[in-house]
Formats: sequence, C-alpha cells, structure tokens
Amino acid sequence: MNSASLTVQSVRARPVVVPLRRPIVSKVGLFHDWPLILIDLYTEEGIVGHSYLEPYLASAARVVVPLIDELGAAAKGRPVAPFDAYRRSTGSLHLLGREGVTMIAVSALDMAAWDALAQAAGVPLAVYLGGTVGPVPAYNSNGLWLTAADRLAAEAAALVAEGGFKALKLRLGRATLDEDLAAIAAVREAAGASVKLMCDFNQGLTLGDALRRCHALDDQGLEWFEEPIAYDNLPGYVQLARELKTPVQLGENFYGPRLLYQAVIAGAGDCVMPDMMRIGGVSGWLRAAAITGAAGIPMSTHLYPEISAHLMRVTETAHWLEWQDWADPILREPFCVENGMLIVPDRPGQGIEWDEQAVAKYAV
Ligand code: SMN
Ligand code: MG
Repeated sequence: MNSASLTVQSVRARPVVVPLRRPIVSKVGLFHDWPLILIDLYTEEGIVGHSYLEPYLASAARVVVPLIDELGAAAKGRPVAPFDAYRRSTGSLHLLGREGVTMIAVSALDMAAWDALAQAAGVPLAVYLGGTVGPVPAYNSNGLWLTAADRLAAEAAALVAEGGFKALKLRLGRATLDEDLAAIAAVREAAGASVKLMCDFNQGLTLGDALRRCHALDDQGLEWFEEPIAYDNLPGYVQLARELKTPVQLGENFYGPRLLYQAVIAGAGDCVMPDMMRIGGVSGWLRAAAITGAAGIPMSTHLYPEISAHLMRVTETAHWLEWQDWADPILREPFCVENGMLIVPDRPGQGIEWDEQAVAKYAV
C-alpha cells in the first residue's frame, strides 16, 4: 500500500484508568491509579493508527476528548499528513491558546497519524523516519517517589532487577536536606555505586530554596537535577545552570518546540526531556530534536516509552529514555527492557495494539 493514499475516516478517543504497581507520591500529586486516553485513527484504507495520552487527571478526559473529537471531525476525508494537520490544528485552536489542552489534543492525533503511516508502509516507525530498530538506553522511573527512606532501599534493588537497569530516577525535595541525603544514600547502597541516579524535584522549590538545596547536593554525583523550580521560570533556570556543576534538566512541561527553543537560546538548563503529549507529538518532537541537535543539547524522553523509543533512534542528541510500564495493563504486547535497554520491536508502526478485554475492564 502507498502511504500517500491514506485518508482519515474517523477518530475515536476512549478514557481508561489503569492500576499502578507502585503509587506515585510526588510534588505533582498522589496517584494510586493512572488515567489514559486511547486514540484510534481509522482510515478509509483499513489501517488504524494508535496513540495514547497520559493526562494525569481522570477528569481531564472531559475536556480533552471533545477536543480530539473536534479535530478528528475536521480531519475526516483529508489525507493522513501529520505536518499539514499540525499546522491546520494549531492554526484553528490557537484562538483558545496554543498551549495546554489544545496542544495535547493536537499531539494525540499527530502520534496516531504517524503510527498509521508507518503501519501502511509496513515498517516500524523508527524505520519510517529513516532509522533502524534496536536498543535504547533507559533508566527505570517506576518508583523511588517521595516515600520514607527506609522503604527506598528495597525498592531500588527491585527496580534495578526489573530490567538489568544501570540507571534509576529518585524524587527529591523533601522537607529537609538531611532527608534528601538519606534517600540518596539508601538508594546508592541498595542499587550499587555503579548505578546512575537521576533526580527530580517536580518544580517543588522556590528559586532561593533550589539554589541552596542543589548547591548542597552538587557533589553527590547525580546525573541531573530535574525541574527544581517552576518549568517556565527560564531566568531561574539560567541561574541554576550557570551556578551548578550537576546538569540541570527540564522540558517535560514545554508546549510545542518554541518554548524549548527559547530555553535553549537562553541557556536555561543543560539538557531537555520533552513529553510527547505536550511537545506536539512526533511532528513536534522532530522539530525539537533539530533544535537540540543544532545546539548540542542532550535530549531525553518523558513518559510514553513506546513511541519515544522510536524517536530516540532518530534523535541526534538522544540521551536517556524514561522507562515506565504504566500503559502495560492495556497493551497486548508490552515492550521489553533487557540490560537497561528498551528494545524497539520490529513491528509495523509504533508497535502497540490494545488488549480490548483489559480496555473494557478499565473503561471509565
Ligand atoms: C512525573 C511523571 C508522572 C507523574 C509524576 C511525576 C515526573 C517524571 O515528573 O519526570 O517522571
Ligand atoms: Mg519529571
């Protein structure tokens, strides 16, 4: 089949809420389960493109699903052409604001469209984008939340064993510096000194507190300090990046490639980690990757390990893939991690199919 011949027939968006193996205890909230919105883009040629969103809040489906329906109706009868759709959708929705839920809806359709095109070509998305399938270095982000330090040791050992991981992410920003230091020590002891340790503050600190806390942790040998302060405080990030030896990481909350561009030219941070649902799907990621490539800034992923893994295979400054298994309950064939590497499967498209029995079980 010629991919140029795909035509949008309809779009379906279904909310589910799946259980988490370990509750998320973080500065952005306490979550015992995890909402997903599953998107199917039906084409007249019979190919169905898939994508999913992780909107954090189950209630977000009430806002996001109607926007996806709206964009899907506008796309009906048009060719599956993600860059054209991206321009048309952001053009029509910018009257409501280019950021936030509008960009999230655009990203959902964009990912499903690229999946459909790669499926129609009969190749994995990474290959459709001009790359190859293969391993992607990943760190395990399935735990090490803001829980008591005495629980972290056993969890760190379990997280390493889940896929031979060589890197883990720990959440920091506890009430005192000593509590953060105890958390780092507990994880290091259990995971082994060779395991790299990323840390995430989830925007929990003021600039003054972040400067104090991060300076005090600067000799801990951490891989990066992620989002110590509010994501859009670019001058604050410039100061943190200038003063600290440890690389400063941000970007999971950037909406579209332009904020990433502004951060890069301002020197706000040392590395970035866009999120597929906010950066503008595959189209937004490719544009962001061109910017980081030109600037020589390492680029990691945030959530969405399946589709992100394909993109890492074609990203010039690809750094670390964030591994979470949170969508596994509704996937027919979850992706595998071996020796700390996520293996991009040799299947057409992004390589995900829904387990419809599980989708029915977790439907909301
Ligand atoms: C995160 C992701 C999802 C829920 C809470 C916190 C975090 C990360 O920012 O980077 O994994
Ligand atoms: Mg984060």
